[in-house]
Amino acid sequence: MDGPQHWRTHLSPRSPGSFPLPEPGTLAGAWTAALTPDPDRPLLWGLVGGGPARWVTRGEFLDRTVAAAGRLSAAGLVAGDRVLVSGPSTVDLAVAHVACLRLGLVVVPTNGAYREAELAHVLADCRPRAALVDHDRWADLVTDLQPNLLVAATDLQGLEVPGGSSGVDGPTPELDSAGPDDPAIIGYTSGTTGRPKGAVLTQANLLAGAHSVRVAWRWTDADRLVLCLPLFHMHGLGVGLHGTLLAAASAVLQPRFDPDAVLDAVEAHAATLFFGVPTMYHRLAGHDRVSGLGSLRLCVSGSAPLAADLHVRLADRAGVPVLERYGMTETVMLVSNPYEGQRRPGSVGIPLPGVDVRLGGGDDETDGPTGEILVRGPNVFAGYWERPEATAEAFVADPDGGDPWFRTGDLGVVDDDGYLSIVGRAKELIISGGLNVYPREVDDVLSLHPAVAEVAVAGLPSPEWGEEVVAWVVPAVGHECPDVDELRSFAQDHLAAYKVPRRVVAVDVLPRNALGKVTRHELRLPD
Ligand code: MLC
Ligand code: AMP
Repeated sequence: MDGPQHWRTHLSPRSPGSFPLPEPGTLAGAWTAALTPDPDRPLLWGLVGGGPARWVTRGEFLDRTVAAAGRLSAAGLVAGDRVLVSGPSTVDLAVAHVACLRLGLVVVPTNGAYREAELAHVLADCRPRAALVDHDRWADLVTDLQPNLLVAATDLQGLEVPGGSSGVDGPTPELDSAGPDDPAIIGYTSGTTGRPKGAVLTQANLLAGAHSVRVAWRWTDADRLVLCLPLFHMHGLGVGLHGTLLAAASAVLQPRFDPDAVLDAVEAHAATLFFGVPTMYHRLAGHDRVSGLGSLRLCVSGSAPLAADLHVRLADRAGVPVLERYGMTETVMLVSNPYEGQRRPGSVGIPLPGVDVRLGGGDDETDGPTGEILVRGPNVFAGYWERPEATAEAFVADPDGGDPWFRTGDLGVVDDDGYLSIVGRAKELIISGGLNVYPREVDDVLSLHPAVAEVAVAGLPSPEWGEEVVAWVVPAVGHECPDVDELRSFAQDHLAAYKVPRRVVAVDVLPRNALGKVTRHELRLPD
C-alpha cells in the first residue's frame, strides 16, 4: 500500500458506517426477506425452463432457487466453491445465480464473448468446481479446458447428481447462511494493467452496492425495469438484477439490446425504469420512437461517459433527463447524479449513500485540481483473488489512520457544489460500448502476426462506441502492413469480438518516452 499522497477534495462525510444495511446483512438473506411476502406478485419476465418468455412470480422464483440449490448441493457443491456462470439473460440464469448465492457458492460471472484463451485464464485462475453455461459449444469447451468440472446449462439440465438422476431435485440444503464477509462473486477485471484479476465481492459488498442505488434512485416494489444489459457485469447484474430483487420490484429480461424490443417492452409492460450504456442511448436517440422512453420514471446511464450532447439530445427529443452514475467491478456503484436535483450533463454526480469518495494527487500541486478518484465504504471489494500484492497496490493508506482507500485509476475534478466529473484515466483502458478493453492484451495477440514488427493499441473517440479500438502497426521487414480484415480475422480466435481493432494505421515507428515505453496518448490518425 502506498503512503499518503497529497490529499485533495473530500466529497463526503467520513461516516460510511452510518448507512446501515438491510438485515441480515447479506445479499441472499435480504433477497429472501424481500421476496417472501406476496408470493403471487410478478417478479421476472423472461425465458424459463426451455419454454417461451413469461412472468415468473416471487413465489415461483424462490421455489425454483430452492430446487436449484438442492440440486447443486446434491451434486456435491459446498459453500465457498466457485461456479462459473455464463449465458444470455434468462430467468433460468437469474435462478441459477441466486441459488448459488443462497447456498454460499461463489459465482464467477463470465462474458459469453470470451474466446478459448480468455476462458482458459479465468478457469485456471479461480479453479471453479462447476460451470453453468448456455452458449453453443461452451459445455465441451470448458470440459476440455478443465476435465474435472461439473458442467450443466443454467437450468441445470445435464448436472450430474451422484446416486440420482440428473432430473431429480435434491434434498433442501441449508440456505441463506453465508455471512456478510463471505465471498459471493469473483468479477474478472484487469484493474490497472496486466492479466485479468478476480475482484472478490462479499455478500455485504453486493448488498451495499444494491442498497445504495435503491435508496438513491427511490427504487420501490412498484417499479419495473427493462433489463437488456448482460448479466455478467456489474451494471446488469450488480445493479439491474440485484437491485430488482432487493427492492422486490420487477424486471423484463431481454437477452440482447434491440431498441425496438426495449421500446415495445416499455409500453407492453408499463415499465418505469431503463438502465443502459451510452452506446444504447446513442442508438435509442436516433430511433424514431425515442419519445417512448418519456413514459419511464427514470433512465440511468453508466459504465462509460455519456457525452453531454447526447444527454441534451435525449432531454430534448424524448423528454428524458438521463441520470448518469459511475461504478466499477471492484466497487459496485460509487457516485450518482441525484434523483431530485440537477442531473448535470458531463458529471457523474455526488457520492452514493454510505460511500466515501475523495481525490488523491501526486506529490505536488502540478496536477491542478485533477486527482485520482479514491473510494472506501461497505461496497468496496475485499481484494483480488489470490493476489495479495495486487490488492495491496490497489489501496492507499488513510492519512488520518482510517480505513484505506481504493484507487479507481480514474481521474476526476470536483465542482464547487460537490459534483464529480471524470476527466481521464490513470490506467490503460479503452471502453468500447461499455465493455473494457485492455490495450496490452490486444497488443500481445496482434504482435504474434508474422507481418507485424511492433504494435500498439489505443482508443479513439467514436460517437457510437464511445471509444473505438485502433491498432498502430509497424510492419515487419519485407511485409506489407496487414489490413484491418486480416488483423481482425487473425485476432478473433484469441480475443472476444469487441476487443479486436476496428481500424489499423501503418506507421514507421511507435512514439516512445525516454525509457522506451510506448506513449499511447501520442498515437494519432494520419492527417
Ligand atoms: C458488440 N460488438 C462490439 C461491442 N459489442 N464492438 C465493440 N464494442 C462493443 N461493446 C461487436 C459485435 O461482436 C459485432 O462484431 C459488432 O460489434 C456489431 O454488433 P452489434 O450487434 O451492433 O452489437 P450489439 O450486440 O448490439 O452490442 C452492443 C452493445 C453491447 C452496446 C449492446 O456491447 C452491450 O451490451 N454492452 C454493454 C456492456 C456492459 O454491460 N457493460 C457494463 C460493464 S460494468 P462482428 O465482428 O460480429 O461484426 C461496468 C461498471 C459500471 O462498467 O459502471 O457499470
Ligand atoms: P469495469 O472495470 O468494467 O467495472 O469498468 C469500470 C470503469 O468504467 C471505471 O473505472 C470507469 O473508468 C468507467 N466508468 C463507469 N461508469 C462511468 C461513467 N459514468 N463515466 C465515465 N466512466 C465510467
